[in-house]
Amino acid sequence: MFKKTAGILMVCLLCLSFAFPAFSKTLRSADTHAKDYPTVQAVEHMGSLLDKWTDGRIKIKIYPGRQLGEEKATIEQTIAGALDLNRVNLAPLNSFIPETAITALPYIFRSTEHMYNVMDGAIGREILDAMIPHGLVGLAFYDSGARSFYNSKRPINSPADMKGMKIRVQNSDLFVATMEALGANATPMEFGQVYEALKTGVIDGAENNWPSYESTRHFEVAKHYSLDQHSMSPEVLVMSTKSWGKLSKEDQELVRKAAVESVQVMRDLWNKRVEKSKKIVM
Ligand code: BDP
Repeated sequence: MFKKTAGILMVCLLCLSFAFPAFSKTLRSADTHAKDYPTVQAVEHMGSLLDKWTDGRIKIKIYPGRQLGEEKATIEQTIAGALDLNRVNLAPLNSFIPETAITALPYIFRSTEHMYNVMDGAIGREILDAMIPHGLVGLAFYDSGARSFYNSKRPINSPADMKGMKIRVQNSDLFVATMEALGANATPMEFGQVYEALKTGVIDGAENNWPSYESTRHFEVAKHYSLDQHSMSPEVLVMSTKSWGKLSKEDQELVRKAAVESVQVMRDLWNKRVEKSKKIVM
């Protein structure tokens, strides 16, 4: 009897998911990085957790490598609800969510451990929650290490060496102000345009962590990497409040839980990738 009822129920569920495709959900997620980058791998892990926990009812499809555009464009798509999930750096959120700018302040963190403590604690929670009125539900922070300057002109040993240098920054007023305070000329530009701009001399340099310096091949056209580690602006995984609102309370819980569980996976992948990138660059 029980078996029969369960069987009927299964058939009904199957019919329902065919009749109403919304019944099973594929969350679309964007990332500027390639498929093998730790941020993409972490969201992939989150997707397999959700798939497992919901028996295939909720899945994640990732569009890596800027397939859906640069971060500014994908953030707009996420706010509009055209994209469900998005993994971005906090910097492009700085100008319209001021709370996110705090983490990008130069030398605000003493160490990686300090950064983890802050981002995993009450302050991190507050920053994630500050995104809600702007159309984004902050799910989790991912590691981005520390950003350092690189350029095609000369080693930077002190701010005096940066005088007049054209340095690309992310679309963030705070990063622009930081460059200006250092005496450089800030050039806000999308990530995908930096390689060409370095190669053709439109800019002299940029700043990023080891894995991004390596994965983009920027190290081939800007050979002086100066390990000043001026910013630890973390990565963040956000969900559109529109997509979030379409989930049941239980599913919201699962999405949050899967995002949180992907953080440790990301950190392990990140540490390995930093070492690998350093070797490639050297
Ligand atoms: C990388 C971040 C990526 C940013 C990029 C940038 O992972 O999200 O788009 O920096 O500098 O470290 O734009």
